[in-house]
Amino acid sequence: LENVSYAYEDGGTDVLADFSYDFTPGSCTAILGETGAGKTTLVRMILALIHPRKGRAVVYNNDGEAHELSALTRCNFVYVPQGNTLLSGTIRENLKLGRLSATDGEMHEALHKACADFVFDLPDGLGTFCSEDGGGLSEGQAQRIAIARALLREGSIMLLDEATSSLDPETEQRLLRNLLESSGKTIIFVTHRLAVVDYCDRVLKM
Ligand code: DGT
Ligand code: MG
Repeated sequence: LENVSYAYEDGGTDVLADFSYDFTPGSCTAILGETGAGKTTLVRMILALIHPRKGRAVVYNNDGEAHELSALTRCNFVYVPQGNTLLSGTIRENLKLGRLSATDGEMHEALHKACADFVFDLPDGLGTFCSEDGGGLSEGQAQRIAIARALLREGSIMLLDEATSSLDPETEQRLLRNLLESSGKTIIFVTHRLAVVDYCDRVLKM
């Protein structure tokens, strides 16, 4: 992001003002900041759901070619949004939204990485039904299934927006370690929790 500024249509003041940052390939960055600081706005800009009013937002490849962020660059990103995002259906159906062709074995692997092994102990396992708001599951359980779903997706840059807010600190740290060990992905991790910072290469305070 190069000197980007952004204000919401009806919002008045700039949420991002002359903001620059390079999320370098393979790095894990923790984004911290109080509520309303603009963390989710930044995530939306990276996904090209909103566009800078000033400045430039690009993704670049190993040859240094830069492409303006747009709907076309979005396929490089794997996004776990803030809040509950499971749909009504079985856990298997929810995971298949990550990758339609995923096998049960691949789903097991993703669930394990996402610290969601509890699924294997449910009487119906992957066939367990969840309602649209994740009903029947705890918030922390729903969050881990959402992360497993993201892990099944292709895309080398992971964006997690408070995706682990309902987990206890030990599980959150274990999950983050799993993500870092296995992926080789670039990780952008929005969090309120300072303890997580120890596992990230870089900290961006907004
Ligand atoms: P959080 O999730 O509560 O920790 O807060 P952040 O850091 O994710 O904040 P963010 O980016 O959602 O909001 C930054 C500012 O922008 C805040 O003053 C609220 C405002 N804002 C966010 N979304 C919208 C929107 O869709 N329309 C308008 N007008 N303002 C918005
Ligand atoms: Mg937010």
